[in-house]
Order: sequence, then structure tokens, then C-alpha cells
Amino acid sequence: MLLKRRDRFLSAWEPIRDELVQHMEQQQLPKDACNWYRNNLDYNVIGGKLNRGMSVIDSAEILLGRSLTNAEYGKAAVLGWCIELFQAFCLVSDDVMDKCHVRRTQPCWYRLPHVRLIAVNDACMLRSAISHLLKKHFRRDTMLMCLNSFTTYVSFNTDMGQLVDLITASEDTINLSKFSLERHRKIVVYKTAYYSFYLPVALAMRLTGILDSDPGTAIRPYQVALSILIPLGEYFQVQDDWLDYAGTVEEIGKVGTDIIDNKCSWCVNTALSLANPEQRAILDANYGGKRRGQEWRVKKVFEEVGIAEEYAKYEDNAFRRITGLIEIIPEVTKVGELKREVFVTFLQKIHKRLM
Ligand code: GPP
Ligand code: MG
Ligand code: MG
Ligand code: MG
Repeated sequence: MLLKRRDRFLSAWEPIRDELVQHMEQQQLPKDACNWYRNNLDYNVIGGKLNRGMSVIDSAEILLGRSLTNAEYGKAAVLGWCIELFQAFCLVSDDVMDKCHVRRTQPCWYRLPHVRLIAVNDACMLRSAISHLLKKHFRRDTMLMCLNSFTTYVSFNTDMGQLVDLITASEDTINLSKFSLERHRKIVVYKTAYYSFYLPVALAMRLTGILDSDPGTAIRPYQVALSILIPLGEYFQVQDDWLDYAGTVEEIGKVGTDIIDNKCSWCVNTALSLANPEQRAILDANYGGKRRGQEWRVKKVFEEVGIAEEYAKYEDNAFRRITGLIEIIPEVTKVGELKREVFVTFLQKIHKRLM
């Protein structure tokens, strides 16, 4: 029987995980350290939606216009799991920085009493696994340099976005006039859109042989992909900000901390643009506050300014705007060229998501 999409992708994980642990074992590193790494991988890489990783496979199949052969699937799955490793690195370290408690409905890794700040090194080991896997699985491929340069470019952008996110959410001086939707846009594009949206598609494009500098084509495919996927990623992170405020732990697998963490999120920026002077004063006095009742007072202002209606409008506009961007790509294209369907599929996966 044909394995379902997700099951097939999941079945590619175990050999990859074992190969990473074996890399440690081959160097005769202590058994407890090898077991620690295995637990780190099991706890932090599995348990999410796997959308980013599976998008490499979906995009590659759409671009080729057929199913992947077993050999092609193996390579696409390694790339997909590299993105999931990057996501795991992001989440383990982001939870330390954001002081979260719950992730994917289980305690955050650094909250486990035997882990604590070892999580910082564990996050590094999730990220280091990526270049190791690329070197091992693509060493005979001319595309290795290109895959490495995509991941380096995207990781640096993610780090820069996270920096802007963190320094905008200062804990000592709460000053909402530092926030703006313009600053918010920079944060979300850099910390989320490049790695979650551009990276899977760019890797699939390279895997299926799309090159950037084909003199025969009028459009530069990677530029076109970026011009659609960055707004798509921005939309996705606005949803994440919204769900941090409106989602339940059952829905999103985590407990929102943006208000108490003084985050420059879409919700607070939108509320600031709609608040009257009294509501603004309540936000100034309570946003980022850790005392009892402060988060509740902020949420009440969000409700009063009609943030739910504003969010519904945002979602509709984003959908229309991104659909318009996708139409830059010709409706009919040849094999080996960019296809609308890659982006339509991605947009449909996230539009109006509740988790
Ligand atoms: C999402 O931010 C962005 C990331 C998880 C990227 C972190 C980047 C690093 C370089 C560590 P978020 O804090 O809103 O995510 P969540 O709501 O899932 O905690
Ligand atoms: Mg964060
Ligand atoms: Mg966070
Ligand atoms: Mg969030």
C-alpha cells in the first residue's frame, strides 16, 4: 500500500536521525552524549506540522510535473529534514529567549529540569546537522555549493530578524512609541519568511534544475519566487501573532507570551493605530507588564478596538494581494520553469489557518 504523504516523509526521518547519532558514535564519543543527542533530535524535530519540510517535496513534484523517483525523493527528503532541523533550532532557542513554557503541547526543551541551559548547545547541534547532512548527501553534486549558500543566506537573515525582534521587545524600558508596522514588517520578514517560505521553494527549485542565470528566460526565477514568498511569509507571521493572542493551547500547541514579553506584534501595532487616548493609556500602562491582570487589560483593549474584524480584513487583503503576485507567472509554463501552482499550494495551506 502506498504510504500517505506525511507518513512517507516521516519514514525518511529515522535513517537521517540515526546517521547523525552514528556520526558521534563513530568518533567514540561517550555513550551518554550520543544518547543525549538522540533525545534532543527526537524531542525537538518531530511533533510539528512538517509543512516546511514537506513543501520541498510538493514543490519539486509540481515543478517536474510528475512524482519523484525513489532516488529523487531521498534527496528532497534530506533537504526537507534540513529545514525541519533549522526550525527545531529556531524553536529551541526562541523558547529560551521568549521564556515560553509550552511548545507543540509539551514542555519547552529548556524547561526540562535536566536540560535547562544545555538547550543553547542543543540548539547549535540541531543547526550544525544541516551542513553535515548537505555535505554527506550532496558531495558528488554540483548543486552542493548552491544549497549551502541558500542555507547560509537564509540563516543569517533569520538571525538578523530575531535580533530586531528581541531588541524591540526590551524588558526594562517599555515604550510603545518605538513600535510601528514598518518595524514589525522587517521583524517578520527576516525572522520567519526567508526560512519558512523562501528556503523550501528555493531548495526544490535548485534540486529540479532551475538556475538563476538562464540567458534564455526573461524572468529571474529566484527573484520572482522571493517576491511572492516574502509577502506570504509575512502573512504567516501575522497569523502567528494573531494566534498568540487569540489561539488556545489546544489549537496552537503553545501558550502566547507576546503581550507579557512586550513584543512588537501585529496585534499591538494594529491596536495602537485604532486606540482612543484612554485605550492608549491602558496599553501604555499594561503592555509588557508581568503583574496580575495586566495582560487581561491589554486583551480587553484589543477586543474593544475591534481587532478581530481588523484581522479578518487583513486576511482577505493578504489573500487577494498574494494571488495578484502569483499571476506574474505565466499561466502555462514548460517543464523546468516556475509554476503558479507551487505558490497557490503554499497559499492554500496557510490561508485562514487556525493552528
Ligand atoms: C517566530 O517567532 C520566529 C522564530 C521562531 C525564529 C527564531 C529565530 C532564531 C534565530 C532563534 P515567535 O517567537 O513569534 O515564534 P513562536 O510564536 O512560535 O514562539
Ligand atoms: Mg520569538
Ligand atoms: Mg517565541
Ligand atoms: Mg509568535
